[in-house]
Amino acid sequence: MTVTYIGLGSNLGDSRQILAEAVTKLASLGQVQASKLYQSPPMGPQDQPHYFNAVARLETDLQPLDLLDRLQAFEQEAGRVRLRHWGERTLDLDLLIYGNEKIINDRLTVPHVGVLERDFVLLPLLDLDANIIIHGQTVKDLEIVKQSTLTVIDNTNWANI
Ligand code: A4P
Ligand code: MG
Repeated sequence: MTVTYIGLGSNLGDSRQILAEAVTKLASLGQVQASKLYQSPPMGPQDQPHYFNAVARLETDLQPLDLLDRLQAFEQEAGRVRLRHWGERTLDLDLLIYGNEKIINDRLTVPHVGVLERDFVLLPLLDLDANIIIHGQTVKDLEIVKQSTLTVIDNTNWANI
């Protein structure tokens, strides 16, 4: 059993509902806990809607590439639309952390690229593990975390798990 963290993002369609359904699907892969639900201004092109973001903690027996296959299937089931790099999408599921493993291959980079530069990933991660360390960095001490102005949309039970 490995502790993994999955980043969830959506800024097209009924994002709140789409993320809640994604958490329900993740629960079919193992034990799941969800962070608070956040709204964040877009990173990348600014002419796109704000994002809904959250992180799920998933304990699973799946190997990394098998887990990625399942995440990509869930994205497709949500009718994933992806119009441009860093652009709007119905559902994005990123494998942020897989145990203590560092993975670099054609399909996967774990920890996820840019994780330490994204407050919409770091704050929800801290909801699930206040002392989390990534790439040797204590996340709660990072300047980007202390200065974040991310908006909490919902504290509890938004994911109905
Ligand atoms: N891939 C490699 N490593 C991973 C991993 N750890 N997890 C590969 C998931 N996938 C990984 O993915 C492209 C390929 O990355 C996959 O085939 C997989 O093999 P993708 O989801 O199609 O594209 P992407 O890289 O996720 O999208 P993109 O456009 O490069 O951007 P990001 O980095 O995902 O960012 N602003 C806010 N506020 N909130 C957001 O959530 N998200 C994005 C998208 C932009 N701006 C945002 C947000
Ligand atoms: Mg992605």
